Amino acid sequence: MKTKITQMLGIQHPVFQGAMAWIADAGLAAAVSNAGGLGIIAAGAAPTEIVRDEIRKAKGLTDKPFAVNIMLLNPNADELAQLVIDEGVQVVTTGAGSPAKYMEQWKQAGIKVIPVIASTAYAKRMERMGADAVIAEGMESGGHIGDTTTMALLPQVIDTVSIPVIAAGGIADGRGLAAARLFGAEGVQCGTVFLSAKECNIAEQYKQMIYKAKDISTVVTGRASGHPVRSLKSPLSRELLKLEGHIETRTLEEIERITAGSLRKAVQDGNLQEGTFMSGQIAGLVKGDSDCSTIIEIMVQEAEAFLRNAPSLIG
Ligand code: TUI
Repeated sequence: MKTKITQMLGIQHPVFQGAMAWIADAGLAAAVSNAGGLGIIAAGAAPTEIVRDEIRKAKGLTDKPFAVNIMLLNPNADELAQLVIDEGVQVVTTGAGSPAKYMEQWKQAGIKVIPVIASTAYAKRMERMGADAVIAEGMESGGHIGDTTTMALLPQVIDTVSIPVIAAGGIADGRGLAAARLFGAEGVQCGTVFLSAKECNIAEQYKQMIYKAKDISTVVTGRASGHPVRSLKSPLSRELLKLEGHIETRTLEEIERITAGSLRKAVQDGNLQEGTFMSGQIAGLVKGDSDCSTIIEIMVQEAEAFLRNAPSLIG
């Protein structure tokens, strides 16, 4: 499937792998890039040296383009912004804030910059600032989210900007990719479905929770502290919702204490009691473990079949 984004980035399929902090390492990103999609290394809150090692590892594992995501809440963001230039990374995606202060240096270095946005106003700002494309992320997504659903956000962003728009949030199969293309998106970004990939190195307990998840298995916590995060229902997310119900200064401190490190506890330890198992609402569709190349091939083949069949939907 050729689109403006496959042409711009020199990739085979218009499928990005979401930048999941603590999860999306060189192994996962290279597997997705080797499968023809765009693999993305999530810098998350990792120290600069670790991210440098992951970038170098990915270069050894694939000769295809891959991206690095810089999460702008990261106190290391300034260093990471320079690191991607020094390492000759070709594509950078950003999340959880504004990449304004880095844009000029990245553009000068010839980097394609693709910010994640959750509103039309922000999409427009990014386009004016020189972004090459935007990822419109609906609140169906896992992790840190905005307020608008993919269904509502996507057409409005597409009508607002002229640069390519990638759809994210609630997409895990060929139907999602086909629908996004019909909306006018040039590609999709998927996180949750890649949690099930063989190349995704997370605790087995996390994978099992994704396989068992249903449509109503996720909740949003953190609205009280201004950083809403979608994750699977778990002892920790239930506790957080209870605390958020009657917020005081002491409660905010308690929330900070019990959430600090909770994503690592999920990803590395599979700690069912204290972990935050970030996941999108589409987890109910994700079954069994495949490799990245099977996930992408099936998604693209299904989407192409749906799109070829689209005239029959008119009746
Ligand atoms: O960034 C994400 N998803 C994430 S980041 C993350 S790590 C984290 N963990 C705990 C608390 C907070 C973060 C887990 N998942 N997605 C991209 C995204 N970006 N979603 C929403 C936004 C966003 C939000 C505000 C983009 C820009 C923005 O800035 C507005 C402004 O004007 O600066």
